[in-house]
Amino acid sequence: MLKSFRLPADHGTHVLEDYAKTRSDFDWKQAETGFSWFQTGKINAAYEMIDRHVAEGKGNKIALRYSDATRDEQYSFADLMHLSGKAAHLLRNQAEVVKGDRVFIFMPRTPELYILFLGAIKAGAIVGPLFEAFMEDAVRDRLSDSEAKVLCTTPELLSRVPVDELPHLKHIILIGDTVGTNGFYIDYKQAMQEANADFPIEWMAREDGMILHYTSGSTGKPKGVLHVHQAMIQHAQTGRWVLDFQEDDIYWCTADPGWVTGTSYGVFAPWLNGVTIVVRGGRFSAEDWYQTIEKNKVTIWYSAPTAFRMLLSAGNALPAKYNLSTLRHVLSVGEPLNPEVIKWGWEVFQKRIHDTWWMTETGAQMICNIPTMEIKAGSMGKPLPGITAAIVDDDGQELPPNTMGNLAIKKGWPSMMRAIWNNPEKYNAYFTLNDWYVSGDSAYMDEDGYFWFQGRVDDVIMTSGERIGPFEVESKLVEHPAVSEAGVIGISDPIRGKIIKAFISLREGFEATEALKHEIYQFVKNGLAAHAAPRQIDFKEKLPKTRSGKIMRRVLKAWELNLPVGDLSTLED
Ligand code: 6R9
Repeated sequence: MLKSFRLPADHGTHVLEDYAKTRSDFDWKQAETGFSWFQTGKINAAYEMIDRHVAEGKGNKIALRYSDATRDEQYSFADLMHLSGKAAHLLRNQAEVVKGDRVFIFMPRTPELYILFLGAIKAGAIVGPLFEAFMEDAVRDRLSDSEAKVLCTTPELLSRVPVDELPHLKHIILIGDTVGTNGFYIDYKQAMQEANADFPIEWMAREDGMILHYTSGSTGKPKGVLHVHQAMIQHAQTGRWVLDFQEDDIYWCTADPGWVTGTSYGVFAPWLNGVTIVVRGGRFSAEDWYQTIEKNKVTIWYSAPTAFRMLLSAGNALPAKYNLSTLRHVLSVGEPLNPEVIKWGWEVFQKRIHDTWWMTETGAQMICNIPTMEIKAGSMGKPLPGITAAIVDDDGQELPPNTMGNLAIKKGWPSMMRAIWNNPEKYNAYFTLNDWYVSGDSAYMDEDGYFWFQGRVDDVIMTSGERIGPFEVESKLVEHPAVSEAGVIGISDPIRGKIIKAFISLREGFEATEALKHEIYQFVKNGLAAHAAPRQIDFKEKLPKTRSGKIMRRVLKAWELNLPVGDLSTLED
């Protein structure tokens, strides 16, 4: 079992004392009372995120701080109410958007993206965010599967939109210097100037579609995961419990809205709670990130293990140059958070990095280390109130503690996906074990109820009669001073069934030698177990990762077996 260590609980706030009280008898209905629709019966998540705060007298509060290499801007809640009203008008009047239409946004992370995102929801559309780095095939797949009516993009990205092959696409809104408007293309700047800000919000039903996130399956085409307006109940509540949002927080979620983290926790959770968000455009650099925290006096920071590992690799002298003392709460999502990274966070920021587990399909956080909990490094934490999670076998029977199995959730939480777009079969395939949603992740639960991630079910390795989760080995590997990132797969072996093969990228200053391979093998053998040690190691400049930072083990497997790599639309580059 993974070597772990523990960090004590932080001090609780009023919000978290609440949590302790409600934990056992919590019902999601209790989380609804804070919304205006609880009184009015009129639902629209964009209203709850923006206009409600203006109605409650907080219009002057800063909602968004944006900066990149050339821009540095702030928007209050009143500004965003005004601008998203205009965007909604533009979408309704010029792009002919009606309730339920799919409006996609394919552009860099700028204020205009957020304004159009809000505008689309105000107009009753289902919004579909796409990573700006998608190439033509990825864009085509998503726009045609969803039968998108409108696309918001920039002139620079237009060459990746195969307009002629998208019969359902009726309008493209262009953000940037354009050649002007005709019936098909709409010039955002010009149209926004003309649009009326006072938009009569489209009131929705709780179960009406709100957002469509395409997520890559392990093979085949990406699937469109649909979430509905009432998902906001869980976005808002987890924002308080898990992110610990308070009135004066400055919150930085580093995720792009093309990934579910960048919407559920980059947009919905903070703005539903009236919290100021920081958005930093441009590419990752360690200096830039530390500077962003210092300059904005960030108090809550939500990022991913891959980013933390990059910061860790940049060394501890760098963060010492910045004032990072405003940070109160640090969180992680997307892949397993290695104990090594938690140790680094503790040393460098004197902060506990809190892991959170959830998926595009779950829509919001499910299993977490909340601030008032003791952290067991390497564990994802415990299920939130209102969430029943278990480890089940392939027949849906609950397994005893410390047994690896399928991580499953009892159906029916507010932010649960409501459909896989156009694909009921795929949707039903998640719910084959009675009332359980089967995540596809493999994990175990310990005797204290903490959940430990082991890998995707498809990635679990049987070697010498033992089941090994790749994460356990990868986590050990990154403890080695030479290892920056590691991805582990099983490869066939006539005697052992499978043996462990590791793909490793090295930290700066280390050379890829046979001696180092041997040293790393010994390191895992001594620290973990002989059967878990990688008998084969390939050094790679970079590992294949998704844009949300997940190591794509199926690409490693394809490399190994010389097989086609399948859909690569979500690959980093
Ligand atoms: C939010 C998000 C979901 C998959 C999930 C799991 C992995 C997410 C994790 C984690 C270990 C965590 N994952 N959080 N693994 N520890 N805290 O990432 O959604 O892109 O759909 O990915 O990511 O394998 O099944 P999504």
